[in-house]
Amino acid sequence: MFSKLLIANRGEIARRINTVAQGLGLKTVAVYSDADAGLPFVKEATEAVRLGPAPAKDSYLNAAAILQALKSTGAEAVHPGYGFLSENAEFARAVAETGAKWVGPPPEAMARMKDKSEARKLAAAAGVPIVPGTPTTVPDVATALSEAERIGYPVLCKAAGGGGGIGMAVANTPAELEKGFTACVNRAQAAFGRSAVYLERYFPAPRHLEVQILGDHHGNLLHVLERECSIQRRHQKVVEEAGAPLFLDGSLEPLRQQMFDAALKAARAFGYANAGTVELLYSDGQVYFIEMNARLQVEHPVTELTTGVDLIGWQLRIAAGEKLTLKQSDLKRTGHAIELRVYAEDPVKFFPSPGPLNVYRPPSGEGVRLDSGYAQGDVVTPNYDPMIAKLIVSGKDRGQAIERAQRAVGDFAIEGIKHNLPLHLRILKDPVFQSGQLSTRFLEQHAKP
Ligand code: MV4
Repeated sequence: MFSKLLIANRGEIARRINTVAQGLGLKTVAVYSDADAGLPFVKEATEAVRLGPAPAKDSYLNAAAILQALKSTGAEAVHPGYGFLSENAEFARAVAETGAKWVGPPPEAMARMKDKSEARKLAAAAGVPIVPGTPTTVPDVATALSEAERIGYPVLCKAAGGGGGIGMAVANTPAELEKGFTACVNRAQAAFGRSAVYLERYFPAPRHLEVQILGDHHGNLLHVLERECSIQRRHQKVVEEAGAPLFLDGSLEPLRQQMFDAALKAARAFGYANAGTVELLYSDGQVYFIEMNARLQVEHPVTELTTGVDLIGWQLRIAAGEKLTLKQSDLKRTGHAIELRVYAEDPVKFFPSPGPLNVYRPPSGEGVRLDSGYAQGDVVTPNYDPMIAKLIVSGKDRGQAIERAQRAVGDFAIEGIKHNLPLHLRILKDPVFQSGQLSTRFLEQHAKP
């Protein structure tokens, strides 16, 4: 194992990585922007290096400044967290070229996953069910129109360089596709600097499932069960669970096992190592691969709490070259966990709401874990994602987890900013949520004020 880790991220994930690394006896290096100098993740690291001014491009996206910090501190590994540079294969390569370990998949695997159309092709070739769609990217409107006839309407246009839903366009008719295709191409260019797009059959109200993958550099690969993340708003997840409510009654167990097999096949096809996630959609009784993410996910704690697997600990050991000693047959879920993302935002209009956390008293108690980036008195600035904490609640079953979550949300005191705890309470009390009948449309239809 290396002895000093640089954490190229901020907030709750930097803090969590720091705790795990220090628990393994490592020294840690925090890097921070001027906006974050006083936050807990900076204070808790063994040492800290300023990257630059507040804007992400000058700080957490400033690869040169991070590589400089790596050199000046003598850190031997870099954990990128999620977002920022975590899925940037060139940055991963640049880190590796310094001789330091990259705590993530091999840069070649990252490059294979980055183009979502190529990723579909690779997954399909490996025998993984993908959403019906185009075999490659679509060069022009005429091709889009003829392909859509073959696929069948409605269709969804997606950016090949994207992921996460940005720039997607739905078309119910050829006329809509003529307009939507151009909009999709333009948004892809603006958001990702690449205009390439592809088409998929559009599912109007799917469920969003994902499978956690762990692999080492010795050919060992396993999955750490599933999560369900159907409850989201504008491609920002709000609530995530393990196990997936979809599978809790056991009637779809064969499908669940097929999904695990497919996820492992896909990960193998990508040459995957370290922690990653295969994203899938469930619709009309089937599960389809949509993309693979080359990073630790925000919602990894629900997997940790229900399987006992220390995902960040394994990421570090795998990066150091250790073998995965977990066995697939040992990975069983115990109980249920729900993660609630606490955002500094208006709970009805959803505008960001930065400001001072004048009062910030998180709940505690049986089954309650809080991964927070802030403490009372800290200021949430408008420079980054408005997520301030993740409240993760577990119980012996989903019912107990929901009950405990309701109590924990009620006990959580936040004053000084607007936040979405009232939304969480509405979700947790919603009869449809409690029934487990989720879809990506849930928040359009339910848990209204
Ligand atoms: C879809 C879809 C329906 N049909 N693909 C959005 C995020 C990106 N990772 C994939 N997304 C979707 N892809 C087809 N063919 C609906 C979504 C989608 C969605 C997916 C997961 C979680 C939340 C979502 C919210 C809206 C749309």
